[in-house]
Amino acid sequence: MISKKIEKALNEQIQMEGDASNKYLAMSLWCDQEGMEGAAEFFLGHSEEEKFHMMKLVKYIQDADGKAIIPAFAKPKNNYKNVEDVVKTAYTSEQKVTQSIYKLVSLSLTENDHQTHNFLQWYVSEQLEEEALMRKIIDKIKLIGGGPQSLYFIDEMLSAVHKEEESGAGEEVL
Ligand code: OFO
Repeated sequence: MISKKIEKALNEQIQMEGDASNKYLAMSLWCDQEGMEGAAEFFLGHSEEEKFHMMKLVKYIQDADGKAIIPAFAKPKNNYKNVEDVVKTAYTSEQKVTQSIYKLVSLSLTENDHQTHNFLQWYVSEQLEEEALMRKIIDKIKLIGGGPQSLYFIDEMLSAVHKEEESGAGEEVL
């Protein structure tokens, strides 16, 4: 059984993960509109991942005899300057999610809630992976260059990362 304080904080995290899913979906659509199909697939995959993160929280709250609430989600940003702007926005968003997870972990400790603390460790590892991935992509875009001639190669790279992720092998491409 989780405390009301923990339940509230976990429900806020549901909102954050759902918002992240919608942000990635909007990024996917923007990339598709710009003719970058590989990038669109990459962000669509991440949108689905974030939905999974959200649902994992929903299930946990219910399993822990709490009440999960599906909130209204924020309208995501739908326009970007370029693909580098998209990935940088994704990176900043992941950093905010990480900070939110850390706060939850701290709260679980002050509440002496070892079950929730244990549950949250999965998210701690996941955030490390996500931040590292976005940072590596930003570094690669810097190497490739952000000009219009580079878009094809950036798109190919994101498509390759997506395929690696789909195969379950992690982001070995980078
Ligand atoms: Fe679930 O926030 Fe990213 O991974």
